[in-house]
Amino acid sequence: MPFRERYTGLINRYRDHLPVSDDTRIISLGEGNTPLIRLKNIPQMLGKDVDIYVKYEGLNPTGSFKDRGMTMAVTKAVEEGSNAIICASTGNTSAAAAAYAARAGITAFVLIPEGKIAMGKLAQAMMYGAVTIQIRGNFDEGMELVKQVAEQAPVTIVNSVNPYRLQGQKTAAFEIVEELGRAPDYHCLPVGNAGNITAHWIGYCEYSAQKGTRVTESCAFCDGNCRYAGGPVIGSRPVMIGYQAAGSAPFVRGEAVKNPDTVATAIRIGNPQSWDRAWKVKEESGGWFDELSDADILAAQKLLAQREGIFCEPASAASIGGVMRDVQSGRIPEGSTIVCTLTGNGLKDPDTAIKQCGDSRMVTIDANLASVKDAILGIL
Ligand code: AN7
Repeated sequence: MPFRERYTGLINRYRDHLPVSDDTRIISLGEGNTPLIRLKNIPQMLGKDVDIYVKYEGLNPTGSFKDRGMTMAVTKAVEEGSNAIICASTGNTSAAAAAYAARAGITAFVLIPEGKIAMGKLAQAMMYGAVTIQIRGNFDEGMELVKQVAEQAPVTIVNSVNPYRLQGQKTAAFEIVEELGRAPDYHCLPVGNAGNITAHWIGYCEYSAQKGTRVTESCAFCDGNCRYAGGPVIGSRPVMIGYQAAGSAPFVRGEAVKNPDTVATAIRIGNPQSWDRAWKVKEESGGWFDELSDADILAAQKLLAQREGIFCEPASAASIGGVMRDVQSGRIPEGSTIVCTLTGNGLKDPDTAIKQCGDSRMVTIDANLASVKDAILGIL
């Protein structure tokens, strides 16, 4: 069997579509190239003729889609001579920033809301060696502080206000189009700061447009002459749907939310940084925003794990719960091909997983054959 070329990350894979040059030193951990898994049991349960795929971004090197943006942001920060990066985070951005900074040999400062980030993410920031600053406040307050301090200290912001982040994240759309042979009819994502939904839209627009055109109002790089456009399937773009947690759903309310709260701590964000861009995404794609209760989010997370064998973190499950509801109601019509982004790995938040499985099939028994046999025969 012939050998396959070694995969060395998304910048190398898509360098013609990204703001890098041949001389750029690339900081990569082999991110991207994640599985697109076709669901079997959930569509059957719904009794509707739809094709649902999940893009399992939880299999990136630090366990979330943030690695796609961080390889670009840190590569560019290093290229521009920066020795330190900083971000505010609900957990996944800080994990990715910490890892890519370690890889690059620079310092990462991460601001996280005290007590409101999942345990796996906290472990990552600490283990990768980031300077971890817990604030007595929420993500939105952390974000404002980061923007202010970056004006007074030599640190590069790697939140998604850094335009290179979205450039890296758009590659997920490229991978989906290549694998399906076209764009899906609907693409669904959980929305926090709305960077990822914007990045996906930029990716779909670029891959479906001719080089040198204006592809989308949402792109900070687009000056009406897109250098990165030109893909395999001209004219194929999905409807974009953003799902939020009801306790932190500024796009559903139509305004910022003061004290956002949800079990899905990754999207516990009240003042999204890509506010205007995301509204343009909705407009241009003919999509919508909607909200789910925490109970619905957790139910979808469990269903995906127990019916499909796929473990995502609570925030990611918002897209599954939302799609199930919209397919059931007919808002997403039969015959549709749908992609849901599973933004983060379930292992990020073991506490929430264990807590909601209190009714699980765990039993504790003595270590002898009779007891094991009883435990098994009691179930079969
Ligand atoms: C699992 O880590 O904002 O709408 O600071 O971790 O692009 O913000 C995380 C966001 C969805 C929302 N799913 O994406 C952070 C952070 C997961 C996430 C989102 C996040 P955006």
